[in-house]
Amino acid sequence: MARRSDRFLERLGDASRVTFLSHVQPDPDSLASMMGLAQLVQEKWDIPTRLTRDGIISRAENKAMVECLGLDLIPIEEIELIANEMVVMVDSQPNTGRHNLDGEIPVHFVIDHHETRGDLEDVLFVDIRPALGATCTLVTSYLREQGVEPERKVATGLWYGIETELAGFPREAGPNDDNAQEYLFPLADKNLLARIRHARLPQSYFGCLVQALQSSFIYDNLIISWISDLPQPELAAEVVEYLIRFEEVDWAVCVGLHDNQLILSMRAAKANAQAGELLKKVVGDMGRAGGHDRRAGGCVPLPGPGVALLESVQVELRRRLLKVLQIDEQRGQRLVSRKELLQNLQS
Ligand SMILES: [Mn+2]
Repeated sequence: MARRSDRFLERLGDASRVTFLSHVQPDPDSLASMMGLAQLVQEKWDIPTRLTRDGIISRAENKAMVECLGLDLIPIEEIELIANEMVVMVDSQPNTGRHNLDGEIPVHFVIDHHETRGDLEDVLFVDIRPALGATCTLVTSYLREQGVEPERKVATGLWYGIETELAGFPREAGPNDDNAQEYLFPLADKNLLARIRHARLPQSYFGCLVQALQSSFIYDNLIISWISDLPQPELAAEVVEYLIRFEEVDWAVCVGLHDNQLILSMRAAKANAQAGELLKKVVGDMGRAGGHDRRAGGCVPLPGPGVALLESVQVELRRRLLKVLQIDEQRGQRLVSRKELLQNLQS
């Protein structure tokens, strides 16, 4: 019986060129998945490949990854397909609201691990495995099945992609993810890994953290942080990963305003939380959301400018969050008291 990696390669064999797409604000899992598959296609078929970037990459570690691994990413707005070119989407699915050009670029292949189902009707080849913690794990299995050893930078990217995707606790990793990491680690460049993990941070990062702590409110086992000016969209995820470690809560949500839309990020401290589905319910027709068991993200575009409108959307989001998590309506308690905040201000 043909393995999935055989069928993947077989269907790509006639392509004049292969272009890889991922979701907006690509993360290490999606960046390295593109890298791994590009090496596979180049080595097996000698077909030219292109990696793309949807939106911006602003998280310091992710920028460092692009730089250290020498990625050449073409902005998706500049993509023009030639005859017989094939498009492979990784770490996402078409029409899930995670793409700036949803529907405008034909997608022929989908390789993903998200539960959030997309529109797969016209896709030639689909390999979606929600049981895997990272798309990089799937890509690593393709390389191994095909006897292609990942190049040093590719192995570094794939290892880091799995690591960042599964770093929380309880881990969402399975034996396949551990296995892939074990295989990749000896092949990875540890100096580059260290440079990526300890990327230097802009001043705006620290201002954002202060704001996040100042505006964090506890409602029973939920903490919500509101950031009125999120300098980079990915910061919502960083804030929420910090807050979920607070021992008194099971849920953390960060909502930040960036570019006239609210960026939402959610984490659960316990397994079987179905965070992706819950956040989808919360956001409903106001925007888009999805994700995994313990991690979810979404966005709510504001219908217009103005503080009053923003506040009304915030109130509605909070109301829905409390309802979905079955928490009684209540006044939130500050994570750090106002008195403490003021006392510690140095003039
Ligand atoms: Mn992923």
